[in-house]
Amino acid sequence: MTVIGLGAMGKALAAAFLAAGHPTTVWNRSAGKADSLVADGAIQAATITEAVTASPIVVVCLLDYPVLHEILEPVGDTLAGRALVNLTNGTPDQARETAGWARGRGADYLDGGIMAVPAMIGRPEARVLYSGSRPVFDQYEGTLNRLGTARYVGADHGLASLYDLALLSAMYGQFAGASHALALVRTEKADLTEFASSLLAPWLTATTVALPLLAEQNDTGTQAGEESASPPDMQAVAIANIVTASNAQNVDKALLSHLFVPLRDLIGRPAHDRDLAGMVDLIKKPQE
Ligand code: FVH
Repeated sequence: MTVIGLGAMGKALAAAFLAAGHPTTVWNRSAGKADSLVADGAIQAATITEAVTASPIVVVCLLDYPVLHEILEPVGDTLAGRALVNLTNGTPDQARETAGWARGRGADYLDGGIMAVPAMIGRPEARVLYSGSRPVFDQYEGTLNRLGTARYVGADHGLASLYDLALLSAMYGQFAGASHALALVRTEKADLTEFASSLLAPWLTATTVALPLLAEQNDTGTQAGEESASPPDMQAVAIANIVTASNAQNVDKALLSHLFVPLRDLIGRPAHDRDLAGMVDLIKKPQE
């Protein structure tokens, strides 16, 4: 294995390969970051060419795609016949462009999205999404599973990145709502830790049960049912109350403001009868 990029995540990836007994070559711009890995048996490449040519599979985990191209463009020809697995966060378009670039250099390309923090790497609860070259995934699935549960999501190189960004957007939305909740509760000098552990976390866990149904209503275009338990009109009143209470408690509602507008707009629209599921239609812009 070769691992290029030894930030917090790249180091964890290289450590997981080493722990699984894979001979691992590493390279990083700041060479000192390889020290602990070398102590654990990694080979530190002196140059990027040496790093790429050391292995049939080259795993890259860098800050962003421009950095990846800055590093790999000068040695692009050395990628011929190798598998390039890119776990750098980026957009679907960046993944597809990089796949084309790699193909032009004779390399197979697998793009990936890591759904884990570095401390989780090497454990099954870390999930890593892959898309692109199926032969590369099949050949190296066992090895990639050492990083976390490996899941192939499709041949389109942009899919792993799309799913990664979608999951991150759900996480950021959830944290925005949770931050607003904590800010509200803190105005009354409540014990935030107790509130979060005994009420907030269980509440969020319970609400996620509705997500597959919400998705299914969008897949099938079906409605929530004649006797919807949570119609948007009712929810709009509750949200107006959150706004009023936030103002009264001197809590900025900016983090939630992007939710208020589409929910209010849902009332009386065709997607209305799908409850919150209707918001998905509302925020999807028509194709230009
Ligand atoms: N850490 C996390 O929790 C998340 C979890 C999900 C996936 N992300 C993505 O993983 C990519 C790398 O993230 P990271 O946490 O390793 O990031 P850093 O610790 O900041 O390391 C950045 C590496 O990129 C190198 N680098 C940056 N700029 C340059 C440059 N101009 N030339 C060469 N290398 C560069 C940096 O090198 P150095 O600063 O150590 O010399 C690190 O190797 C990322 O896409 C996350 O979104 C992590």
